[in-house]
Amino acid sequence: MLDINKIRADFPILKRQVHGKPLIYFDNGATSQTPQIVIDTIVDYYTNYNANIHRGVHTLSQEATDKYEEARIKIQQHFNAKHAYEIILTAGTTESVNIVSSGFSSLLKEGDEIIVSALEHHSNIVPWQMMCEKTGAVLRVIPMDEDGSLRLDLFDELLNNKTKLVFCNHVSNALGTINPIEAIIHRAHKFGAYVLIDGAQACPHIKADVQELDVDFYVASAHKMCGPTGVGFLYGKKELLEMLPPYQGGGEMIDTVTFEKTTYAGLPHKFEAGTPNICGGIAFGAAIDYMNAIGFKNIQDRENELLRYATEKLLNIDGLKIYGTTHKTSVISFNIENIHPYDIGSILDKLGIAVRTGHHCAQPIMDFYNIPGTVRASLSFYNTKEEIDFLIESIQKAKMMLS
Ligand code: C6P
Repeated sequence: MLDINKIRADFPILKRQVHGKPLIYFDNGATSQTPQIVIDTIVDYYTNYNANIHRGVHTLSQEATDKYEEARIKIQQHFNAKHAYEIILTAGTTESVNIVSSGFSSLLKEGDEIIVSALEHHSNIVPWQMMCEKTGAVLRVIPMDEDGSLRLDLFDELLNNKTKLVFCNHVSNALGTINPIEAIIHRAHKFGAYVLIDGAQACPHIKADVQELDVDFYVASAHKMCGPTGVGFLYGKKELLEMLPPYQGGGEMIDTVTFEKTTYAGLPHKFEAGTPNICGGIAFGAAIDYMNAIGFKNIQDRENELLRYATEKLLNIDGLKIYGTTHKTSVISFNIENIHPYDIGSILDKLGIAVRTGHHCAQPIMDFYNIPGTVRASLSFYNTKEEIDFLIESIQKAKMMLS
């Protein structure tokens, strides 16, 4: 059992008020809140050892380099990559996907096929469309079902010997669906296709094991799992990262440079041109430690309980429809008949409740349901049943005001 009061005390922001009301933060899918230990790590970096890494012989630079490389190892161990150099530190999920898509732009040819799922975030659609425009490869889509699950039966029909890459999120940001990535990876590999899994929404809830999954690429952002914004990682199998060309040219990604020819550094530096988000990377490591100290089993149990509780109460509200009713994480996307999600979100904000409204950067899902968007309450382990009760009360209030 988690001591929720103790856990909540770790998050200073949860003490603040919004419009004179205690903050209730249900927008964890957009970004999670930051525990004091991660904030302290950031302050410690800038207070005590702020320096550029991999470049200086001086003490500060070596201390910063050691801490940054320690963070890489924490990420490696957490996601069980075989080698630390298979973890490329990036600006986040979006950049990680773009590193892979831009790399494959020079490897694919006209007529090749790639497959994405209907549940993708725009950051796992647009880069592949750009790649298709450059290469002449064809984009295919695994359709979704009314309950927010993927049609795996139709995935089988899309796969063939021309399929080179398959992309899918581990968890849908708009609906919370936990996708059957094990089956997707296994079936894609039978056709020799590589698989990239977008773990942005899974990482706060599920500890993925990249070796057990046998996934080719796995990407995520620190800010979804109690870390800072602007940092994330790309995991790739060694031989695949070696096969891809560098994403950006610049300092630290080279072996030798002359005006005639440049040779590139080995992994992971080949993909880490320029000064990285050093502090962010180190704080990402602290966030992983924090979440592991709570324990992912505890996190899942707590969030599943909150999900059950909130779902039951929400469904008692007349005219409320939840989108995504299959196996899922603690994300509840809903609408109330004849009321625009934006209007509900605005009233909830006045009452101190943060939810996200709109298409959630997943417009094809909204098109599937033929709606402009939803209200999304994404719950975290630090939320409480009392907060959910207040959400329900506030939705009722909003409904009365808007009907
Ligand atoms: N989703 C949400 O409110 P970045 O912005 O690069 O850290 O992550 C992009 C991203 C990629 N994939 C998925 C599944 C995501 O959920 C996100 C970010 C946030 O749902 C902000 S749009």
